[in-house]
Amino acid sequence: MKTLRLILGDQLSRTISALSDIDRTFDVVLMMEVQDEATYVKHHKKKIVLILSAMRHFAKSLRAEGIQVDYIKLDDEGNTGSFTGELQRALLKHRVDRIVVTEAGEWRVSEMMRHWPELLKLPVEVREDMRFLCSHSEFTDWAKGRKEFRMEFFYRMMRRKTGWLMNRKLPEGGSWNYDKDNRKALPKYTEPPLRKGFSQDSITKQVTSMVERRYPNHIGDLDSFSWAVTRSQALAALDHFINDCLPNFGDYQDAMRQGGDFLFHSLLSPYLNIGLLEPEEVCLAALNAYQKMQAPLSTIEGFIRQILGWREFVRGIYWLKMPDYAGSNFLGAERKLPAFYWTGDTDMRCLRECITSTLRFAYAHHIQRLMITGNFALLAGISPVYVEEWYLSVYVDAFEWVELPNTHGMALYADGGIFASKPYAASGAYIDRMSDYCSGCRYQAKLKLGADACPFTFLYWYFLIVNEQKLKNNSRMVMAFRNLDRLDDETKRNLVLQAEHFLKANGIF
Ligand code: FAD
Ligand code: DLZ
Ligand code: SF4
Repeated sequence: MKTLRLILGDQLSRTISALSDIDRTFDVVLMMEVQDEATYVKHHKKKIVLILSAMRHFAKSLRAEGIQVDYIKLDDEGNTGSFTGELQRALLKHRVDRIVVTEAGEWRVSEMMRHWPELLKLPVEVREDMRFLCSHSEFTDWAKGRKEFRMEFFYRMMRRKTGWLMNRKLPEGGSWNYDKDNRKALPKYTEPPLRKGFSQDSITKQVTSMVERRYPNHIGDLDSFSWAVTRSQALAALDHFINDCLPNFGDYQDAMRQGGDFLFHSLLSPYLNIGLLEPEEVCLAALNAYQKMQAPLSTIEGFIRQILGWREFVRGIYWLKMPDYAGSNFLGAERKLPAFYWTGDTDMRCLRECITSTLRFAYAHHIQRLMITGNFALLAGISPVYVEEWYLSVYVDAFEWVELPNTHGMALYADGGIFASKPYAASGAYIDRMSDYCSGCRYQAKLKLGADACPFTFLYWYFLIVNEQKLKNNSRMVMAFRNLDRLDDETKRNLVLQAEHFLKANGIF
């Protein structure tokens, strides 16, 4: 049976289910660069280059194996700009009996796929994406009967299932979670390692100039593009992380430092998300480092938790709750995203630092995404729709299945607690404790009122005042509201005035 096998831009794994039974004599692999995917949000230029260059390299490696690949480039004449349009054109060229594809990573694309059999008048076999460590049915079984979904319990189930960091039925070292050891501030003289980058070959250079020409209005510049675009480069990036960063990863997971764009983070998310690396091999590499005593248990557990726990958990929530999930807005946040999210032009040093490095690298580490840009959007009551569009556009690793639950559920509490037990709201005092941003800032983290007051601090109190009715019964917010009760009425009135004046002055209506 002659088969057209579709490979999307985040399915660049040789082990992908759509290729598992490929017949090299008859079958054709179809890969399509299309305008719609580059513009459904205005992706950062570096993200587009990463995906298109990795796609072209992947096609090259399949051809080297003797597989027939029909590769559609963005600039090819007649390119219709959409997956469906390009499939229709491909079917005129290749007389096939069926189409085989691995399920899409995003709801938007899975909806497209649902219509293909009728539209294309051909059988379309949509296969499960086997690269994840938890299948849809396993997640659904775990979620059954639960009102709230907590990563920690899901993670324990996954530890038991994989046997990773387990001694028979007990967790290695006696604890499931060493999170308390993962929150150290970075000592002044601890220097994170220089990061391994990859030079651009002719394929990447061609893609770079095409992206520069076609998408001049998208954010970001391409001068220093150095992400890995092949599997062998991604494996080298994994090696570099394991040897040079992993030993300190756990301790400083939550730290932030001026100019510390990457610290000890792995920078592996884009490769995991487009398929150049698989979660299992990344976890096994970390477990192997533990066996060789290259890193302590708290670090290894902290890293495994991110991939076996958080990454699988957010995917489970996404597919369990979509499409309604994206529409919830528990806190009724309706304000616009301030213009400085697209430029970094603000006096708030923490935000300036995180946004500037985001624009530069299409990357920020987790705690910057959660406690700086995410926290500000939460405190300022920015509409989830605008915040989610921003996160989906600016990060090189952003695909909706992982971006949406993190933004909507974790950072903005827009789902009302399906995902997180309380909002991750924090004042300037937290940022001051976890970073050195505040020392050079025009504002003072501890001040809540007056010209030098830190916007995070007065917005934090404002957030509690405005959302008191919705949040006061949350048992994890008791302390916060007890502290709010200690403020007198005049202070509360002044906090509201200061916060609303600030929001207006920054175009945040
Ligand atoms: P490391 O700190 O080295 O962590 C190791 C790996 O663990 C990551 O590569 C990633 O695969 C996984 N991981 C860690 N935390 C999470 C998490 N919360 N959810 C899922 N996987 C996790 N991650 C994305 O991959 N794409 C996104 O679009 C994305 N958007 C986010 C938006 C917000 C508001 C927040 C708070 C987090 C978001 N994350 C997203 C999760 C996390 O910030 C990134 O995975 C991480 O920063 C990627 O950098 P790294 O590879 O250096 O991660
Ligand atoms: C993000 C992206 C971009 C910018 N371009 C393409 C493309 O031209 N062709 C392609 O197959 N995939 C692209 N992608 C990734 C897709 O958006 C991603 O595969 C789907 O969102 C997954 O459902
Ligand atoms: Fe950010 Fe406030 Fe610290 Fe300035 S003082 S860096 S605005 S937390």
